[in-house]
Amino acid sequence: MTARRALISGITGQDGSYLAELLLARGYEVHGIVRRVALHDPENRLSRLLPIRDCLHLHPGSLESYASLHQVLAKVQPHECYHLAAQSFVSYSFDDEFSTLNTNINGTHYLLAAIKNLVPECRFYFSGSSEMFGKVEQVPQNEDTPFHHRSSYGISKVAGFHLTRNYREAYGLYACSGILFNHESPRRGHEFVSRKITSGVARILAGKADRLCLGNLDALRDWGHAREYVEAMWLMLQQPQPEDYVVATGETYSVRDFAQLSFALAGLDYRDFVVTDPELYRPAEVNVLTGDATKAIEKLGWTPKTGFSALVREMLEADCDSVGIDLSLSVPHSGQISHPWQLPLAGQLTGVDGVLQQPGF
Ligand code: GDR
Repeated sequence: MTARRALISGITGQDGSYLAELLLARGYEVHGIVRRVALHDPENRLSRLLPIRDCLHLHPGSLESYASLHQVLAKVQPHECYHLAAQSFVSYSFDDEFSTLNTNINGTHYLLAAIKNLVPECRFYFSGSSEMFGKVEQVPQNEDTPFHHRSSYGISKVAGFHLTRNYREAYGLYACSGILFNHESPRRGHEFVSRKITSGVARILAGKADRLCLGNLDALRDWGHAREYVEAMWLMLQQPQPEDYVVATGETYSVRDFAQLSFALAGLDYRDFVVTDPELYRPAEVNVLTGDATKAIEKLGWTPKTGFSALVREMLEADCDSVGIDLSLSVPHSGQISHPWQLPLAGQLTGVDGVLQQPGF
């Protein structure tokens, strides 16, 4: 039997690399669209893929060029296409709305159009985002919650979501969107606040920095583990009918909670190191996000497993490791959360082992 072929846009990113691993493990032939420059700079631009590089088929292409995407789809003829690529940094979308909207909306549209024209049987996944809910109109947010985006990034994701639905309804494509809440891991880009914090703590421990500049510490997010969220993407494409799903843990913590826990796990008090910089505040903030993943849990059989504290610990340990610090040796009692500061945090704490307790919905 020939292997199923999957094509991933954004394969070099955090989610792309986890998804590629999952698909390889399930026997897929995995293809990825990458920028041409990445192929010439594998050490840096393909760093997350290096352990599996030889198992992948990478093709140059750009979200800005319909011709390049058409060419890749014609060549690969995938059975499943996971569209993860985007200008994904919300902050940057305030600096350059034009490129965010152009790249994200056109890129999604080009891929959908090329699939419709070349491989209409190909199943399509679009990475939607909790940023679509923005200034939330309902708590927690589920698939029926109205959108109220707060950035051009959010607008681009809402447009992609509607394009995906329209191709499903108008042309019969198996096309669906995952509305993914924040998902992190040691592979997260350094521009996002979670990784900025854990790598910042590691640098402070290593004596390479003496403070950490952050923006709004009071923003609340629903943070899960990226490796688990890509499993939900795959499950969405294995259903009898294409539908949209929220993917979230259902638990919410603030940026302050994230910093507090990261520093505490390193035996430090975040208040001694964190400096808030008004420049890092966003012109329009998304203050609080909490996802209701009941539909994914019930219909896909998906469950979030890694709780907040285990996630923070895993990221911190990896960043400490990369600067030559073994967190478990350098910090007494770091095997348990037994620091002087007191929980509860903004959300409810998971078990001490960090395993997420079954969400209460
Ligand atoms: P977000 O992630 O915008 O939620 O989007 P990010 O980590 O950038 O911000 C989370 C919250 O932290 C606040 N914040 C800071 N953010 C950054 N990046 N840097 C800082 O120094 C800082 N200080 C405070 C932000 O204001 C914000 O409230 C992520 C991305 O992965 C999107 O692509 C994805 O769609 C959503 O998650 C779900």
